[in-house]
Amino acid sequence: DFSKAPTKFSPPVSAARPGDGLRVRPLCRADYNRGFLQLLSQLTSVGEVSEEQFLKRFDAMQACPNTYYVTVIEDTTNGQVIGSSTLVVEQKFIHGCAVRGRLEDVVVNNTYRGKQLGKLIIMTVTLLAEELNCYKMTLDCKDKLVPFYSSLGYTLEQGNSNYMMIRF
Ligand code: 16G
Repeated sequence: DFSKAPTKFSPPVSAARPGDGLRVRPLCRADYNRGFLQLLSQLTSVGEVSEEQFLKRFDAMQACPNTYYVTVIEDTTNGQVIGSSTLVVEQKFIHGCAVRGRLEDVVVNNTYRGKQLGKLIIMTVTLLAEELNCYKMTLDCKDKLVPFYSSLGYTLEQGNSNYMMIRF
């Protein structure tokens, strides 16, 4: 249900009807052989990850109930994973032991541009976060993507949420 989404899809697409030959579904173990890591390498450095390492990490995520929701778009015509985004649900003591959503690792294969798939996958996990009662959903992104995320209802919290880090 995209009725609450601040954006319109034209032509209409939804997680249930992402477009001809496309399917939105949770990540599965077989996706190692469907180009999942090659897709992620369009976002950042992935490194050498063997199938064994991938499966071990997949199982570790599955072992944390209600925490990792990796949603992918599959092109069913060639069996490749062509979009992905992860919702991480963080448990809190604050806000009456609430949960907070984090939007991570959003990527759509650059040869599939213009099909609203970035919008689709973000709205899908954003609505999922809302349905899981997250009190907020946050993300970090490059400056050039701020207008895009703004168009999907995300706002910059001026002066109150600077993004800081230490890289190791
Ligand atoms: C972006 C991603 C983040 C990802 C990071 C990788 C979104 C909304 N943000 O910030 O999830 O983990 O890039 O970059 O997808 P890094 O390799 O520099 O950490």
